[in-house]
Amino acid sequence: MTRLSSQVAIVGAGPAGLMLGHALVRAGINCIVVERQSSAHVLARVRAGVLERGTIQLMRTLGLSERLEREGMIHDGLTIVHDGAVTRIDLAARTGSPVTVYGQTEITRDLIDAGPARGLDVHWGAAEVALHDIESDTPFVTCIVDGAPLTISARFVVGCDGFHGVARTSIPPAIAREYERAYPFGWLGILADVPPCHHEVVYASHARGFALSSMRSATRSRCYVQVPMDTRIEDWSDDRFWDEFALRLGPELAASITRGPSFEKSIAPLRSYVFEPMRYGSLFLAGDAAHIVPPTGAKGLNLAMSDVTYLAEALTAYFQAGETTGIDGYSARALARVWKSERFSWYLTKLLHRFPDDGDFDRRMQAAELDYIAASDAAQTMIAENYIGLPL
Ligand code: RFL
Ligand code: PHB
Repeated sequence: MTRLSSQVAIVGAGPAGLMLGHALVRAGINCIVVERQSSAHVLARVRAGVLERGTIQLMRTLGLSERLEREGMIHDGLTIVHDGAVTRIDLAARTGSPVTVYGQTEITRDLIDAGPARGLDVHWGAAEVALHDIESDTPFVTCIVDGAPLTISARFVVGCDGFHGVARTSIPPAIAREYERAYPFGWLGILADVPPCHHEVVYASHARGFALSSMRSATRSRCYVQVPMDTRIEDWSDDRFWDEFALRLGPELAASITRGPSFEKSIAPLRSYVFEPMRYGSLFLAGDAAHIVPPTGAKGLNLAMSDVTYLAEALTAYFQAGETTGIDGYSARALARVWKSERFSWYLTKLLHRFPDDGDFDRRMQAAELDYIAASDAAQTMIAENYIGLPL
């Protein structure tokens, strides 16, 4: 049995756990990360693409933004298409800030690559991770790494272990509150080495359902279509995908679609979920471990990064100055921002998707709202300021 001790033990090496680890190490706080999967597995997950300025700023502060600044694509606007009618929302003109398109895979790679030289200690492939004594000042984490038991004692444990992790379930049900909405559809997403049909992200609302055109580079498209929950991926050939995608984007944008074979195809469910509180005793939660948003607003990763910003600040004040107001206020501070991102993600999801139980009236309400947005400065500014990320 190996016994280690550190100031902070972090469970999960997704973007939240890795970023928090880097922020703490940089502040001179030692921490140990345990991750269930291998680093290759974590790097193979294809997820988010749109980064808010706060996320870029965090990477910059940590001195990890070099590749991001070189390869990230600056998008000054986004486009909404409603039954073929195109509206561009100028993010930069309305808010002074663009967003950056840079894959979550790339961020994760940058964080993993920078780890060893900066002394960020990650134990990959950790099985049977369990949290103990989290209500005390002497919590510890146990797991099995390479077949051998490992125990890590720490002053604090941070659950960055995503929606299916163990940290959240270690908090007694009696003090927990959960808020949830599951949506009756998912997103079928593909990656293909073809140029995107448009130079910015396009959100399409169509009678047949939602579609999204995004990218990972000038020559790599990331595209999604809304599909029913019971969809079988085998039923979606690349041809079927491109046909449906083109139809939903409407003739103007469809004219510039380049079709090509997909090399990744997967279905993601859509869910809104918030767990309160985000702290219990010596355990903090950050990122998807505490909340899930449907991907429509491109908020999930960015929300994980704002949690990490708040928590790194709070833990640094605690370890450097014995200051407890930051750690005591973390849950309320993080949740205030979480709920606003939940609202925006839910709003865009309701606005742009086809809900199976919706009647004609609901469809007309969506159409009226989309028409209103197309003609209203106020509505476009509301979307823009939420999309680029509310202030921290
Ligand atoms: P993650 O990424 O799920 O990482 C959690 C890590 O914890 C590990 N783990 C454990 N480790 C140890 N012990 C255990 N018992 C463990 N259980 C789990 C897992 O293996 C994993 O490595 O959570 P984190 O770090 O909070 O990051 C959150 C983001 O990944 C997520 O919010 C985003 O991907 C959401 N998202 C988007 N967010 C954006 O900000 N912009 C976007 O454009 C965007 N697009 C998306 C998205 C998510 C999508 N899917 C597939 C859900 C598009 C899609 C399709
Ligand atoms: C992506 O590029 O994968 C992406 C973009 C915008 C979203 C969700 C995902 O809202």
